[in-house]
Amino acid sequence: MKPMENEAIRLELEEIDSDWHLDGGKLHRLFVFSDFVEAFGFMTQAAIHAEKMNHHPEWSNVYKKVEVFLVTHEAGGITERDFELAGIMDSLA
Ligand code: HBI
Repeated sequence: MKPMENEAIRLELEEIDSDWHLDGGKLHRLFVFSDFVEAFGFMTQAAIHAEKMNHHPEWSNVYKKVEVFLVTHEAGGITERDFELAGIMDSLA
């Protein structure tokens, strides 16, 4: 799998029209929920999708915030799989 070109990443970011942005060569988004239960529920659902896709987020949780970074390590950059998981997370949030 080949990483996406910067221009392709820029266009895709424009298209998905949510808070994802580029940070250190990874897709980054901070999700803020109403409380810890909502945040952890989101992580539980996202984890099931991630495991099915065999594509796993780098993420952390503090109370009601979930910070996510997506990159495809084996491609050495961002791929369509990262955008796919980003889209799933958007629809779960
Ligand atoms: N998740 N985000 C991400 N990126 C990867 O490259 C990746 C993964 N989950 C599993 C995975 N790669 C495996 O294919 C290999 O590490 C075997």
